[in-house]
Amino acid sequence: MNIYQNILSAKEKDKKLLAVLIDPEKIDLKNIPSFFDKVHQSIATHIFVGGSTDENNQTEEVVIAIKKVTHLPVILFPGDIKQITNKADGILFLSLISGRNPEYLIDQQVRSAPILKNTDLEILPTGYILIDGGKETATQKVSKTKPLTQNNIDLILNTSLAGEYSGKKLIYLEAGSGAIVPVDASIISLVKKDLNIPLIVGGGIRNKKQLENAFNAGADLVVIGTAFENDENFFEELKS
Ligand code: 1GP
Repeated sequence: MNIYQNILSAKEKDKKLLAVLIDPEKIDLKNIPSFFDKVHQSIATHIFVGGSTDENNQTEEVVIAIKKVTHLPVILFPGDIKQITNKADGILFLSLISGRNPEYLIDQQVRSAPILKNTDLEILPTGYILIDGGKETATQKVSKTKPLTQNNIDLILNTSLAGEYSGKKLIYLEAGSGAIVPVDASIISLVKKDLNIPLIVGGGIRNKKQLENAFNAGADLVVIGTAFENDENFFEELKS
């Protein structure tokens, strides 16, 4: 499975991608098969697994349970190195480039290198940019960094470009899980205009209209977690 090549070719064809984010702390293992029946009837193309924390180290067993029921690519979206498991297909190798905390810019990455070296995970270097979504998010608390404000468009754009120029293969504009306001369409379109690598957008997207807005503004891949956790019927609205 070449996850990145598939994302690139989707981008070239302007085929939009949707990742369902599963937080191992929030999903009940026994609900995974029925949850995935709904996922498979929707336009979802990717599964992300992760959260800011995983107190009980549940990531691996959740990934194993997911892999049993889906052929969609399962990609780790880890809050820290404890969430790395070889059972997934790939990993967003995140660097929190909106923040200035070396722990999440490079320290965790250095510590994860010897673990990743011994896995078959496809590594997807990702510039992760936290943007103010109207409330303090878990990422902000855990990383002890401040999000970029939505009115500081130049800083968001320049941070995205700096990510691309430093060799990231993806840029992820993140309003934070459960954000009150998603990343504004005007920001997505501005970043998209100058960015060559694929653009991921997530945080606070709760309905079809907001999803379409993000796609129309230029997101190549949108990530939705909370809206599916709160109401699995949302998949019905996103039928393939
Ligand atoms: C969070 O971008 C993801 O990291 C998804 O956010 O849970 O608000 O959909 P939501």
